[in-house]
Amino acid sequence: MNAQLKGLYVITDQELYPGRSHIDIAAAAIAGGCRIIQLRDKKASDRQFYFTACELRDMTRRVGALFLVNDRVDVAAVVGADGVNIGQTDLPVDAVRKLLGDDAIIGVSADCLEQALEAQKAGADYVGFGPVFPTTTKLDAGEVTGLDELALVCQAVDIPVVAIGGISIENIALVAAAGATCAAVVSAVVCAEDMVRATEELQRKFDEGAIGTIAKGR
Ligand code: TZP
Ligand code: MG
Repeated sequence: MNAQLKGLYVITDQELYPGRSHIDIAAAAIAGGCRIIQLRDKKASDRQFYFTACELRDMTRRVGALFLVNDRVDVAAVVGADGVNIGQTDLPVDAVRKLLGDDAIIGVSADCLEQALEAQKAGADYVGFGPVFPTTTKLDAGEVTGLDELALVCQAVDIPVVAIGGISIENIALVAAAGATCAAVVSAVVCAEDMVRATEELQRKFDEGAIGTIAKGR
């Protein structure tokens, strides 16, 4: 397990807030102390996505942050990203592993326990689990899992669990307390009035929530 894969995980989405680019969002998240950044863009052309990924790779490398790419394994490979997040219908983990190598972090999105166990068996480095809470950021995100199901998945798998979906300053501590290794957020940072402060507060609340799980030996 990558020791850096812990805490707040910020996903860039420049569709949500006009005028805030992937670069603006990542820069603010990094300034707020986040050390896991994922580039996610469902609309950009390959070329646009590639140039943005190049910039984010440089930015994250300068501060020693992890840089993950959503969906596009080819771009992750060519820019030297730390890893990817892939979905249930993307290339299987072993194929992605062949392309990116043993050191790459391969995260697989899952929305139920069965998919989470399958991802682990397939060799994923983490499972992205959710939507834990209602979200309007991803319209096809599926049914809300809730905190109990998240806790169940955290108990059932040995790989890190990255909780996602509707995570906010109000509930991020609960996500950490349920055993999630990371909390991935989009709107809680991207749509915040002050993205740097929001990042700082989310990270602090996550750490507070995680204290209980450390005491329980997770
Ligand atoms: N996958 C499952 S829910 C989701 C993704 C990408 C969106 C999360 O966005 P937000 O704004 O943090 O709810
Ligand atoms: Mg995907």
